[in-house]
Amino acid sequence: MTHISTWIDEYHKGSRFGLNGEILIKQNSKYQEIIVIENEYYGRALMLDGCWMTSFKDDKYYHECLVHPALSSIDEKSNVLIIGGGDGGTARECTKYSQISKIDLVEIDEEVIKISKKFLKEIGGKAWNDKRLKIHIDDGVQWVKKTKDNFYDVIFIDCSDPSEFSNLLFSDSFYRECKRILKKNGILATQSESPESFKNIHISILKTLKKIFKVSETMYSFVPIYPSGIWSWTFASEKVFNLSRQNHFETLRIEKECEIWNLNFQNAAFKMMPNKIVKELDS
Ligand code: SPD
Repeated sequence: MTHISTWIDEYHKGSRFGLNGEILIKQNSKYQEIIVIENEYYGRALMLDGCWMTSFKDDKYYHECLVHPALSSIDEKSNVLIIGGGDGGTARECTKYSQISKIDLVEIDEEVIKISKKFLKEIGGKAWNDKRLKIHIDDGVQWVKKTKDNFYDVIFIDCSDPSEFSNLLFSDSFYRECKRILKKNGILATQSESPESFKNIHISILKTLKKIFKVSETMYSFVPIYPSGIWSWTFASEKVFNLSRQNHFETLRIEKECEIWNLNFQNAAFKMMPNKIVKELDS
């Protein structure tokens, strides 16, 4: 059998971020183009509508940073919502917590789930067979709208970059609805784009969350296959959450199971806001 190697690039404002390898699948769903490529260094990687989402080699940089700052900082976390996250990586990290009794994963594009289960099974790992995981093929915005008040302990927004069909997931009205369905001590965690390659939307997310929630904190780290590499995650709540439970038994246990995240890493990451972002938020 011949394996044909191709370069697949994410184009971003005159720059490009490419992986070379064999294309395992290239398909158009109702919503987007889905590609899985097999790369020598990053392993299998998923691209949606021209944007890299995750890869075998670097998925932990993204999913551990989205999930553990939120889940390790609160006690009550039985009911969890994931909006997006069709590759299963966020669900996989959530299943490390035995206190979680239900994870609603709401993904608009069923094909992303099917392709992830078939070609990227390791990203979701055991989560795909975990009885607590309930998959709903639905629009996240509509799901949140129809959910009753004070329902979830934690909401993860694991979405793509803003586009025609994901724009609303970054809107003032959507975050307000998330606040409505979060329990009083609950926490919202969202990927908040790059302070470098997506600076305007990054600032807008931070400003909006600060306006809506009592507390909102942003951490910075790297996702090697994303444009510019530097990425951010923001955590918002009506309650002051404890982000540094150094000797908490759960933090110690989760640290052992992680490839990237640990509390020292996290503590540094929450202090990494580039000064140009600090200045813009202050102005
Ligand atoms: N630039 C890509 C941003 C995508 C963030 N979500 C990735 C989904 C991984 N579960």
